[in-house]
Amino acid sequence: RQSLTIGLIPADGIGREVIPAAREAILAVQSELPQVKFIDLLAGWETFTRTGTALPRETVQALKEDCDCALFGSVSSPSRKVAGYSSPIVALRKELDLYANIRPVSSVSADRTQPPAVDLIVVRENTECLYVKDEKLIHTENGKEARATRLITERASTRIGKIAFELAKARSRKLLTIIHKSNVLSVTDGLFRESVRAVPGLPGIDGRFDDVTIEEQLVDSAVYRLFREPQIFDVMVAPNLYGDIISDAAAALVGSLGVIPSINAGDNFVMGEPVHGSAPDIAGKGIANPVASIRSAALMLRHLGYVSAADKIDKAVDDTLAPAEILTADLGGKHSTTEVTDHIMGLIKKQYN
Ligand code: NAD
Ligand code: K
Ligand code: MN
Repeated sequence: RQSLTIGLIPADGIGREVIPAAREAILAVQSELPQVKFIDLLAGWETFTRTGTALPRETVQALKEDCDCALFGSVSSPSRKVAGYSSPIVALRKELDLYANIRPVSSVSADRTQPPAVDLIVVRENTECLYVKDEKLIHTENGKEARATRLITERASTRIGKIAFELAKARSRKLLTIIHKSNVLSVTDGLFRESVRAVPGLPGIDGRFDDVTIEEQLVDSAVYRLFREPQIFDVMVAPNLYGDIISDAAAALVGSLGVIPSINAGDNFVMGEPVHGSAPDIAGKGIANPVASIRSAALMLRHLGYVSAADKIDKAVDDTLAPAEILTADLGGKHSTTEVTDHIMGLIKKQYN
């Protein structure tokens, strides 16, 4: 690769305050990257209110034709139905076939000789389940009735299973937990579970995953155990909705949604994205935690093979979180987005001296 072209889609709310921090982190490690170029792209609720579309065609086209990867901030989706509006992040995941949402959740021990208390990865299927958004409202004699389609395919479950297996294999504990509810949803969750379980036996994969332990947990008890004994989990693989909920829940264990990164990955494209939303309660105040976005940039670079650059970003973040001196309000601190970002950038630059 001669150059690395990165689409930037801050979208709404605090996305606009934290994506610039992710951009700075990439610039701080650019000596280890091919020529970096950024392309600013529009999407989101504000774009919708101005232009009538939440995901302009030019954005999708630029991502497909000009970009090697992208960073997405967060979108403000109204919780009521608005004619013509549809969430651009859900659409982008489908449009670019970013079928795996990989969400590492780990704590940083104040005593750095101790292993982190929480160290897990949620691997969320990113294209189907209830997020196919096939919903219908009908009027019956007894009032309104709403129905939704929940799609689970063998193809999507197998490919997310493979990603999860590969991640588990690369970790020291090599434990994969399949999250499902097939005691009740035996057909849909049953297919998910069976498809993931079949991965080690797939043609061409035989033997490669021999040392990975596979366990399973019903989703409700998985959340309970996650809160009581998070150390029992290593890599968790889940259908779309369970994965969404579990990763937000896991965020509570490490202090804040503001520190949890993710990537949306497909076979040909990767998009970094903080797990949090647009946080309207704090948007515009300059106090959003930039760590989730900065870590998302590192996760994206790592996925693209720029491991040493990603390590430097992650180390600077850990060396900021562990002493707990320069923190935003969500982590009990009183520093601004800019102050925390500047501090992390300083710690990245130090590693090149
Ligand atoms: P949220 O993640 O925006 O916020 C939840 C809570 O966490 C809020 O109190 C918020 O202040 C706090 N928080 C989140 N990120 C933070 C950060 N970086 N620093 C400090 N505090 C942070 O979830 P919500 O309030 O349920 O949703 C708000 C909007 O975001 C909704 O319109 C929702 O649809 C949207 N949303 C978008 C995405 C996405 O873009 N992928 C994901 C989730 C929610
Ligand atoms: K987000
Ligand atoms: Mn979510």
